Amino acid sequence: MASGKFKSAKTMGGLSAAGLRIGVVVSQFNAFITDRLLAGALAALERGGAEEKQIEVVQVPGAFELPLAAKKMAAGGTFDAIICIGCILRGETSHYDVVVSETARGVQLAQLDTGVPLIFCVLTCDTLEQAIDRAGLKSGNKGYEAGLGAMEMAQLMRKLGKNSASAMSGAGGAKRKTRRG
Ligand code: INI
Repeated sequence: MASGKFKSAKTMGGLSAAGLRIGVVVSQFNAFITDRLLAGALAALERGGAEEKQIEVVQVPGAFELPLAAKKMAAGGTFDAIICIGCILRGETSHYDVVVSETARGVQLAQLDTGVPLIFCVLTCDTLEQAIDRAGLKSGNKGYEAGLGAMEMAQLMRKLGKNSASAMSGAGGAKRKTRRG
């Protein structure tokens, strides 16, 4: 239980797209679902005040390809956050488990390597119905949540600034122009 001894103010990112550049990598596999997740993510960014020129959407074949494309975008130094969108549906073999674990591992490694927040918007479902529920039906739209998460993490990284691990290693975040150019 909180003792009340410490200040309750937390350092957190806001839900505004002001001044941000956001990348989106979207997998074509199960496009019926990923298209809806993409629409949700874009709606959240629009709600945060983003304009089209602040967003770049890149398409990859399947979820397994998300980490490499996201890492390449992040390493370019022009994005403040990147949303990775995919949908992996369980089949009859263990292929599902391999794609799920390698996609998650790759995205996590890429964000830790580059210092750019990579938002994991990859549905991992047993059935198509479960995926539909999470792409705009019963359970909301996970793409929308990812859009909010991208703005929050991008703003948080800015606030953490010099103290962040990414700043220490020289990686992370869109490089800002200085007066000296
Ligand atoms: N890719 C997905 O995004 N979702 C899936 O459900 C899926 N299944 O089931 O196989 C899938 N496989 C393709 C994979 O992501 C790669 O594109 C492919 O292995 C080529 O590298």
